[in-house]
Amino acid sequence: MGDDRTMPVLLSGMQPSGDLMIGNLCGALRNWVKLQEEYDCLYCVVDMHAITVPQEPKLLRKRSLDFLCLYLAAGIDPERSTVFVQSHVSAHAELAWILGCHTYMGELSRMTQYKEKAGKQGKNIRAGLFFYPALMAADILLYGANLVPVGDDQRQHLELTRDVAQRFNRMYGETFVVPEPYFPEVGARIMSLTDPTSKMSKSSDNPKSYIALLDPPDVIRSKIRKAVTDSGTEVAFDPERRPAISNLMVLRSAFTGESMEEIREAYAGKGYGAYKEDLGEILVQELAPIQQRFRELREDKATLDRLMAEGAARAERRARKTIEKARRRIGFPARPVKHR
Ligand code: AQP
Repeated sequence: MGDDRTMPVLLSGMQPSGDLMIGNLCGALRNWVKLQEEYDCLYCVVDMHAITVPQEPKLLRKRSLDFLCLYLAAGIDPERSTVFVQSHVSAHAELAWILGCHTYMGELSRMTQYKEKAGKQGKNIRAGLFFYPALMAADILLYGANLVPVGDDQRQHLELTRDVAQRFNRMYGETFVVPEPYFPEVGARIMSLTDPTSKMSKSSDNPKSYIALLDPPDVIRSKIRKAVTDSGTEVAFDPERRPAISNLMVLRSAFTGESMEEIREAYAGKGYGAYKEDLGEILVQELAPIQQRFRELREDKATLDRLMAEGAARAERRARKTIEKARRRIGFPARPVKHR
């Protein structure tokens, strides 16, 4: 289990940079659960990536644990997959440095995500933000991941990971598995509740724009009730002309499996108010079991600590092989025995 190398290795992670929300559930987590059937999966909470932008330490710690518990509550099986917190495995930082020394400034400067996020940081841009792709490359290459699920925003980083891995292999001999992008089954893309033309995002400053997986029932109902709507009253799917109600239809369909036509027929003549009431209730019901499992685990410190330690140990064991090989290849002296 977990170390079984007969299945292709797949790695993914999310930054604890906000509240895990329904977009992350529909677009990523649910798919992660299914992928466990076919792949040797590693799922991490990438707290080291989160500090490329300012974070409040207490909140970062809390969110990192919340994320881990939510992965498990949503159905990630810690027996089958390797679930861990990135900063618990120090080989990530070590390999990131080695890879960073084989990555060119020109390559990093071309990263669109860097340009976008640096733009938002203003004057004091953190060097880590620039260096981020080297850390992401380390995350992937440490575990010999064959596949990495990528959305549009990560495609460029994965391409860079491949370039650096190939460069390293050419310079020093075969060391890293060169990963391939894995294009996940397209889950629903959920838009913001306050601006349906932009993606729902966990790090938004406005919590009303998203439904967090841990929002209490009343908050969920209220956020849906207050979600912006288009002019008109008809519940009909038309993302161009009615992006708001269309988004709320996508959201319902993501949980009920109904088609847009079925939803339209069910709400003919009923208006937005009734639609929103029902949608709020569906989300409350659907999130309840996840919230329940989350609470059980989050409050059971002994179990959480054990799962976290087991995940870190398993990841560490796997990472160790690669980091030692990379160190040897570039000419670092072997570690004195007690530091191995
Ligand atoms: N709105 C969404 N609809 C469907 N899927 C989504 N995902 C994110 N938003 C939606 C999927 O969740 C995984 C994590 O993506 P992310 O880290 O880019 O999450 P985010 O919420 O979009 O994060 P932010 O707000 O952009 O903040 P940072 O940069 O801090 O992480 C991906 O699989 C994504 O497709």
